[in-house]
Amino acid sequence: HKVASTDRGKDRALIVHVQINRAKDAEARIAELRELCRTAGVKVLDVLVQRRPEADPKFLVGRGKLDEILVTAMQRGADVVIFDPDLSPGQARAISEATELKVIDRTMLILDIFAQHATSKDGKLQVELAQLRYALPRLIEKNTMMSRLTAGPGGKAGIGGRGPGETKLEINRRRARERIHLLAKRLEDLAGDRRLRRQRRTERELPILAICGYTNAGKSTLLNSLTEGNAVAADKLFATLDPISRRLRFPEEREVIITDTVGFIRDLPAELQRAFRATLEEMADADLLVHVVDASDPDRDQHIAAVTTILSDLGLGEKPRILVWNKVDQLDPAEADALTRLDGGFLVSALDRATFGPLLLAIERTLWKQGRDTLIARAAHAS
Ligand SMILES: Nc1nc2c(ncn2[C@@H]2O[C@H](COP(=O)(O)OP(=O)(O)OP(=O)(O)O)[C@@H](O)[C@H]2O)c(=O)[nH]1
Ligand SMILES: [Mg+2]
Repeated sequence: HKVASTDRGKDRALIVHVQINRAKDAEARIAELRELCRTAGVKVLDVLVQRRPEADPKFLVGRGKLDEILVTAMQRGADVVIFDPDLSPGQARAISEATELKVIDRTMLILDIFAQHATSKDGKLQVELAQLRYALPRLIEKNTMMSRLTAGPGGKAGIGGRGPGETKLEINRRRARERIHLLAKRLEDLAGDRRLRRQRRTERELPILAICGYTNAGKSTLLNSLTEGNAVAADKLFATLDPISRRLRFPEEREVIITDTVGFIRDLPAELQRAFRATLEEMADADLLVHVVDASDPDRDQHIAAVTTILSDLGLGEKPRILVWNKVDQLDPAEADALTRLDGGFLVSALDRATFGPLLLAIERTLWKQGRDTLIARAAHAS
């Protein structure tokens, strides 16, 4: 009885992963998608893997395969089918027209998690805007009031239809366009406020350090332990959406501002990157980036590659950066040793302050070498 009642109201999903041209990261992507579903509160009934030399332009998979998938979904009692990789707007519309089931993709799933986790006013507006922008071209015509793309059975907002907070995502086309306009304007105003705040902070001339890394790497935990603050840390993907800043004091009255940022994930689409705007501004302002890696994750190399790619896409590739191998408590000492020997960086357990010594020293050295240059540059700029 208990199981049935906790599962009721929970979305039941069939995952469809399309492996293009024998891509080697299929297993890791599927594991990650399962993890995203768990975080979003979606029950995964089954995972179907399709191998294709290239994506079908119309349906992502072939027409015959699509029918098979939809029949399987009905038989298994799924109420949503989640596609990975993402569907183009045309594919999303074509598939939605072929079925009564709700059809979403990986990006919509991630946006749904963002919607559940956003807490600041700014973060909520950003997420709602990203959701609307993503959903709008994917809405199908035949259901003008409330598209099945986002509304669940009976019009209830399930996965893909949740707005930030408890609100349901509005997806009437005309209203969506108006709302997008309004949100964009409000966000502009808030960005202005943030600019002022950051400017005041810059005037104080404290160096800024931003913690970045793959989602769930332990960034918030590290920030907490470093500063004994209380950033939300949880075994969830994208637990942190809003930038949080704290002070960290070193000896000799040296002080830095240290900020936590939203986690990265591979294949982050432009729509999602925009939702990170506040976080990205923090990183652009930083004097030093601390890249935190979950060293105990078997997929860590791909996580590092994804973070490196995103950072250079954002024009942050040249910023001074320190690599931190986190969760060493979960690692075999020999393996931990090999990691730093090959790639450098610092081994820590964010749960254990006793492991922070060498990292703190490196931060202090980099910042106060770097910090002085920056101060000189700022002074020169001001005069
Ligand atoms: N064993 C172990 N667990 C850790 C360590 N650091 C963090 N964790 C756990 O890893 C999980 C994720 O930690 P967070 O600090 O929320 O990770 P994050 O990088 O901020 O994640 P997002 O904000 O979701 O991107 C939590 O369950 C932490 O308790 C560590 O050094 N060792
Ligand atoms: Mg976090």
